[in-house]
This record gives sequence, C-alpha cells and structure tokens, in this order.
Amino acid sequence: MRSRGLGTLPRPFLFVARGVAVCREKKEATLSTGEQVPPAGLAAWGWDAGWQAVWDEVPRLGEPARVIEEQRGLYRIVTGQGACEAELSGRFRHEGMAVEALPGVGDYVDATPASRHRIHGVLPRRSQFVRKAAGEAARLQVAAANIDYTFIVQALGQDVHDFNVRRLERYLALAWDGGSSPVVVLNKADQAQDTAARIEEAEAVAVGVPVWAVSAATGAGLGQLTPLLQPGKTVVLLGSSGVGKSTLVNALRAGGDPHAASGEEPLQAVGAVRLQDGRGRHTTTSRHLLRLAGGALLIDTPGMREVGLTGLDGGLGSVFAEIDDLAAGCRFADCRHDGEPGCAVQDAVVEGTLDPGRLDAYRRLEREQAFQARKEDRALASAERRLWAQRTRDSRTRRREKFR
Ligand SMILES: Nc1nc2c(ncn2[C@@H]2O[C@H](COP(=O)(O)OP(=O)(O)OP(=O)(O)O)[C@@H](O)[C@H]2O)c(=O)[nH]1
Ligand SMILES: [Mg+2]
Ligand SMILES: [Zn+2]
Repeated sequence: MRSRGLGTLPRPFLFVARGVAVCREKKEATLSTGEQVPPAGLAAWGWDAGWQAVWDEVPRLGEPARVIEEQRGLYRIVTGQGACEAELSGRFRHEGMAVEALPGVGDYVDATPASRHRIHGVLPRRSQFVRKAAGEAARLQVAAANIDYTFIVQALGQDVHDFNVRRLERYLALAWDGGSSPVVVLNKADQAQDTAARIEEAEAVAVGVPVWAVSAATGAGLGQLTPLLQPGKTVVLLGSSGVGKSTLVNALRAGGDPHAASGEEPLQAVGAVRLQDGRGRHTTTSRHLLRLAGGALLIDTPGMREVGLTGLDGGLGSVFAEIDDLAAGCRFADCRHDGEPGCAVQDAVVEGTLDPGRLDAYRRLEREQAFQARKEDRALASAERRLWAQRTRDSRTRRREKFR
C-alpha cells in the first residue's frame, strides 16, 4: 500500500512563503513582525498555544482568523474582533493551488482587513476530512479542517433509512486517513425498531469506534455525545441529506433538549423529507462552523451523495484491521487474497471467521483508491506544469519590462 499521510499533503504555507517574499519587496510596512498576541476572542474558536506556536513560525501578513463558512469562493471568517466576510488574495489563484490547499471551513488563515478581508495563507492542518467530489475526475473537496471528531451520521428512520455499513466503511477510512477520530451516530432511533441489531452491525465494521443511537427529535441518547463536546474541540457532522445533521446541531445547541429555545444565532434550517422516495432535499447548502454555549465547535455540512475515496490510504488499514492482521499469515507478502495458495484471508472466509462481504468491500475500496491515487498524481503533475508555465511567463514579462 502506498502511504501518503497528512504529512505529505500540499503545504499551503510553502506557496504563501514565496508570496510573502514578493510582498516584502513592495510593502514592508504591512508585514507583521515579532510576536503577535492573538486577540483573546479567537481562543473561543479553538485557537490554542499550539496554533500560536505555528503562527509565530510562519511568514504572515495579517492576523489569525478561522474560516467559519465557505460558499463558492466566498468566506466568512472570525478574527479576534468578530465575524466578517473574506475572499482569497489573488496569490491563491496565481499559484494555481490544488483545491485541498485552499482554505476550508475550520481552517486557520492569515487575513488582512479590507472592505472584504483578504486571506493570504492557510496554516498547516492538524486534521481534515477530504473526499473525492461526486462525479468529476480527480477533484477533491475539503469537507472540514482541524477537526477533533467526525460524527458520521446515518438514519435508522422510516422516512430516511440510510443505514449502510459499506458506506460507513468509506467514511471511516477518510476520517482515519485525515487524522480525526470517527464516531458513528445512528439518528432517528425514535422511528426504529431494530436499533440494537443496527448498532451491532455498525460495531462489526467500526471496530474500536463508538456507535451511538440517538434521536435528535426527542433528545434521546444525545447525552452520549456530550462528553466529546469540550470547549475548543471541533466536531464535523457528515452524512447523507435528510439524516438529521442540522436537527442534531440544533438539539445540541439547545443543550440536548430539542424543544428548548436557543440563544443568539438563528438555528440551522431543517428540511422536510419527501415521503415518496424517503430522500432529503439538501436543505443545508454550505458548510458552517458554529459555537455551542459550552465552547465546543460544530461544523454542519450539506448532505453527501457520494463518498469517494481519495488517493490517500492511511485509513483503509485502520478500517480493515482484521484483514491486515490476517494477511500477515499469507504465504506471499504481496498476496492479493484472490485465489493465491496459502492465503490466510481466504482461509478465514472459508472457515467463516471473516465476512466475505467485508473482504469484497476491502478489495473494491483498495482498487478505487489506487485508481484515484494515479489520477491525483496526474492532476498534480499537470498543475505543476501549469504553475511552471505561469512562472516562466511572469519572469519573461518582468524581463521585458526591465529592458523597455
Ligand atoms: N423522527 C425523526 N426525525 C428527525 C430526526 N432528526 C431529524 N429528523 C427530521 O429529518 C428531516 C431532515 O432533517 P435535517 O436536519 O434537515 O437533515 P440534514 O441531514 O441536515 O439534511 P441536509 O441539510 O439536506 O444534508 C427533518 O424533517 C427533521 O425534522 C429524528 O431524530 N427523528
Ligand atoms: Mg442540514
Ligand atoms: Zn492472502
């Protein structure tokens, strides 16, 4: 298996560092120098001593801020002074950056004030949830950045019965791969009859991961989630449309009581489910980070239709740990568990100790991931070629201007 963990992801600041060098020649005065104490306000949004230490090390132009909403290239950020709109500085576009290097909700960024704040750089992420966007070739999408927990929400309801262990495996792989801790939340338990059986099925594929059945509608079971909702911790809610992510967010904001009135901000819009086909209507249309009264941070996201694997693969081994363990007993080190002699994995299927559906899913995801990895490599290579061509053009223009 290829290993391309978080550590080898494009590091936005490497690009930004070049940008700053350019800027330094032009407008020295705008660069922040020396230690900058962030306004206490940002601490309420997860900023801590670790982030401060990173901030002190990187080249930067403005003040630290956190991205709390993103929609089609327009951002909402919070600085120490409060929330404001922001957009990317031109540098982001000129450098032809990969999508996953652009700011996502949850990112800490370097921003300067303007009529609309300008975002100049993204601090290297501690964790992220990145998936392959539905449809398009190698396009990746950052669902959330700097998250501690990923709540994978599936619904056990009669209106939306979205429980699916194969899909769960995909979410789990991406969560582990991006460095957050997954939690499985089975919502709409108030409508379910077979909750105990579903919990067991989920636990069988989510080994070592908490699986909690809840009802955002009645508040039942929400107490299980509250120990994770610590001040400064960030949680992202992911899942299909209509499973009740926004309803959960609202219930948690109301302290677990879905009927309690909530405080300052408007509640997340909640959609009606179309009864004929049991599907939600994508009520939530942008990713949105909000703060609970207790200080925990929640990211509500639009429903995902597809959970495409990325080329990163730290996650698959964690999700299919039992297959990896068995594979150690195969005769061939590069055994594909597909008819080779002395295959301990196939033996386990024959003996009935390994679910053949599990092995099938593992093989399928491994193929998908390898395919995606090759596409991403090609995309990266062509992005680099474009960047190089742009640089060459820029330097030619500069030379021409110089000799004019
Ligand atoms: N019975 C029941 N209904 C629920 C529960 N949670 C949410 N719902 C209903 O399910 C529907 C969809 O809920 P939303 O919170 O909008 O779902 P969502 O996951 O945010 O959907 P998108 O924003 O489209 O991704 C609404 O009609 C909710 O009232 C629950 O625990 N039990
Ligand atoms: Mg929603
Ligand atoms: Zn084998």
